[in-house]
Amino acid sequence: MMGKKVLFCVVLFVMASCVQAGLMPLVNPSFENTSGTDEVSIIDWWDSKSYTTTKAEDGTAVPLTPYGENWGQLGNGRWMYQQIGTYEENMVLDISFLLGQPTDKIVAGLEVELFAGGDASLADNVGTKRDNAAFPLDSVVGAVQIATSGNIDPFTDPDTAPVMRTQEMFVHLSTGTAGAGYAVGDPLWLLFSRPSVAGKALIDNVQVPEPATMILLGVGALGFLRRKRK
Ligand SMILES: [Ca+2]
Ligand SMILES: [Ca+2]
Repeated sequence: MMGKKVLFCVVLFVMASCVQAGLMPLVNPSFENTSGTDEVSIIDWWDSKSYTTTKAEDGTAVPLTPYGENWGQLGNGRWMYQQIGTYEENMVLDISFLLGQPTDKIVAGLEVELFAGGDASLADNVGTKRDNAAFPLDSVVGAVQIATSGNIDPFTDPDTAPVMRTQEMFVHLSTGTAGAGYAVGDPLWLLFSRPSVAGKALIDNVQVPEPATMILLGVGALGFLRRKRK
């Protein structure tokens, strides 16, 4: 009986390890790393350089954040991405972040996307907009968009009077099944971008928890049910 229990635990551990192989820890997810050489852009993320920056909270024009002292800020058509792991099929990612609106511009929309595939060594900071044909994640890196949140904006202020505020955001995206241009084991990318309209989005505390926890719970419940039946 004891041996069976240990074996069951080992099986759970191995299964959890397998699932976790798909994701890697985010780098600078709270934008607190502001040192380095690319001051006009966002450290540790690949980004669109101009109108893409780390922004310090001040409580007057830029809302305070509970996650350190800094935000990542995207302007008109701007973007940032990083590799978050390797592609696996049907991973449901519960992506969360804090969205902020400054006093000088409305958010007017933000898109959260997953890309898969491409050559990670070709990733770079490039000063072009998301809707430009030269947007590099697909045209240079060679990755393929596999999921998108669509354009999201929880704030509905009129253009003339943006109000400083924050909102916790939750986006659920699935990696689906492998398709043309990418395969299991290829790079998996997380991209934030704004549409090509006037506005600013402040982003902080980006989190992509391991989906393994849910699967582990599921397997555990299965084991519990099986045991009850005996
Ligand atoms: Ca922060
Ligand atoms: Ca950068």
